[in-house]
Amino acid sequence: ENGLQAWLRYAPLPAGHNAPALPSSIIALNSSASSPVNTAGQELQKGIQGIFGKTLRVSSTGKATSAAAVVGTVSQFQKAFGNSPVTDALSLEEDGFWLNVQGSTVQILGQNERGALYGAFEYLSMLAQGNFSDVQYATNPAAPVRWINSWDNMDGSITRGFGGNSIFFANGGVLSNLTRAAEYARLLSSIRINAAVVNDVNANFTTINPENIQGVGRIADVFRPYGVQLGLSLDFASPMELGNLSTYDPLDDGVIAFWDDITQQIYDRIPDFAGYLVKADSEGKFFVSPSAMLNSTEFNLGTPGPLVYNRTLAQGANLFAQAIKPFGGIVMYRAFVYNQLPDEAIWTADRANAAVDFFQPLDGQFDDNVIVQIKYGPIDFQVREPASPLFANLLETNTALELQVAQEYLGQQTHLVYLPPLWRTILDFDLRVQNQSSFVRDVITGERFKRPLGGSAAVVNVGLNDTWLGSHLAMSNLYAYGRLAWDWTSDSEEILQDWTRLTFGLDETVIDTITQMSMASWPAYENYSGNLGEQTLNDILYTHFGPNPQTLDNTPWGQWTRADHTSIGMDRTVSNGTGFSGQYPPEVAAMFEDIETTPDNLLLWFHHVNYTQKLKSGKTVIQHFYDAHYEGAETAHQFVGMWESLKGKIDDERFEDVLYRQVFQAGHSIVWRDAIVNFYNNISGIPDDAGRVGHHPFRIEAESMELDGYQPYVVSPFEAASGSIAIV
Ligand code: BDP
Repeated sequence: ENGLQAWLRYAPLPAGHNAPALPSSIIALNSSASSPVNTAGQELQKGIQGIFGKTLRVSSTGKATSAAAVVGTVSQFQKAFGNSPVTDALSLEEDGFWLNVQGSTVQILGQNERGALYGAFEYLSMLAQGNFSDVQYATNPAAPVRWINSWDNMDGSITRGFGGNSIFFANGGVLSNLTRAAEYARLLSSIRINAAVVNDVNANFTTINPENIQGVGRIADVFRPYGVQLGLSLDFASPMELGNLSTYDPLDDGVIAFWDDITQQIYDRIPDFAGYLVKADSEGKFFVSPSAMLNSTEFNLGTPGPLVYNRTLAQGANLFAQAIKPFGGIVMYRAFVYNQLPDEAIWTADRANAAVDFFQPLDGQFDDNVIVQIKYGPIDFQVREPASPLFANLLETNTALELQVAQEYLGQQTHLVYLPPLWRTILDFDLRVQNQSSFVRDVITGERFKRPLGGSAAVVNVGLNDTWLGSHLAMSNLYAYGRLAWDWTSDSEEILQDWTRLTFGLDETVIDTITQMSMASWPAYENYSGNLGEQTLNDILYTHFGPNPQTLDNTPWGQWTRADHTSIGMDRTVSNGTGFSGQYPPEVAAMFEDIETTPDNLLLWFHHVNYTQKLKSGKTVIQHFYDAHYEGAETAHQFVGMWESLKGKIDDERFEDVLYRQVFQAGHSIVWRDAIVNFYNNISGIPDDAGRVGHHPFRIEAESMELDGYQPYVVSPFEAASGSIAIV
């Protein structure tokens, strides 16, 4: 068991699970190779073979007798059998399906072929979990856009990828062997993801040169049988870089013609192309000349965009929207802009304000096939952030939520962090727009503001590693993302348990233990990494991995905690601070404006307070830091013993692999704990009530050992090693 099959293992059921009445044949109502209905037939055959050892014949015609599993679209069903299915099946929405299991008679009908395939996966998921109940229901997606983003580069590397090199690209082109891409599409389709953007948001113009359009066309070909559409990220400056134009101004006729032509070329090769993803005017200084933007080697100068030509972000988005509209495609336009102010203000401007500052005035100006894709919080995938206020500021614009399955700031898959409980804090947040209930989950589906389009995208970044993400346990986050994107009200723990049964089998101890570990994991990570809303105290400059709290206040990127000798926290109030709290609708703004009504877990996000400030728990801020870091690391240590208790209940290969990671996490949680408590102890001069900081009775320092080939090394910043000394 190397993890490659993820949750689609179709493992035989353990003894004691008597096989139910199974269909004796499969009728898949389309047999053409690229058809998802054909895939559904193959998948049903494979699943039933794996789980029950029974090989069923698949045909595309036949009588819908009892004891058959019929899979197809509603209209294929009507055509084949001349009779109409029940009304529930007739009123399905796009991608929805109807599942009717009555013992050995199974009917799986999709509104479209993709829906039929989803239904087949659903039936197999029930069987694989030993659930043999008769069921009869229709289900529809919460929103039409259920995408993933891959930050894969043309050279085969993956930005913030932790599971090996790209399954799509190498050496500037598309891989000749796309087996893994097809297997990935199978996983995505089983969790009802309907499109995947395959290249990094910091796009390279070469992705859309003629040769690579043919290449990505081959990726689309292997995605198609799974109902997964392909999308591409674009480099805004391509008209200059690829088209040899002297400008990439979105209003220039030559530029418009360039994008029309590229779009035509893409649709010629990929008729079911999903759409574009655009990151423009982001992560860098704006207002520099186009050529400076292109020729600069300066770190992070930024991604080119319409602001370079004094055009608005809406004008930038609509350029692509108009090119793609005739083909029915959409544009996902990212709201990840910051550094919005000229140089002199970059040490004082609050990055959290940028998205609303830019996008709110443009509300109503985006074309109908544009969706503004918004990261869940206003900074960048931190361990705790308030919901982005942009969700409350775009009432006449389609929006989508951007999540990150890749744990960029959250341990990069070497730490177990089950993310849905974090995502829930955003989805279930009520923004109270116009003093009415306005949950983020209802904004992004389009329901709250009656928008025609909406949904979500998650940055996943799987790689060639057999485990996909680099860690077996991290796959629960991908699985859960798909489940939530279909139904944002689903329960995090139930999703996790389904995933565990499918991934590791039906043993109750295994399910309980993985549930306990996973549900405790995000709170533990928050405890040892960054508390009370002060963000993940990562090394923010380069790695985004281990602790380096000093970097937060030493960059011009606006991710500050404003820690000094007496106080900490970023004052984002209207009365005294950056005004960020005023970007929320009145009821929410009032809550965050006042320390008394700001929840403790976001206190330092919104307020600058003394270390001795009392929390609602009665503890001081500084004592909370100390206690939380020790508690968090202790929880991470318990994971090791909990996992070890599963020895023999899980195959050795995956058992050892996960154990290795849990031991690493336990060790690294101490590195985190000590770096952060030392930092705050040093800067505040306030001792820990429990006397733990700097006290390590059982520790043997590496530099005190006999060193063979190693030298002691004084590290900077001091808190990164005990006694400031590491060995190298
Ligand atoms: C940041 C990543 C950077 C991405 C950026 C983005 O560190 O590599 O390009 O997000 O979302 O978190 O565009």
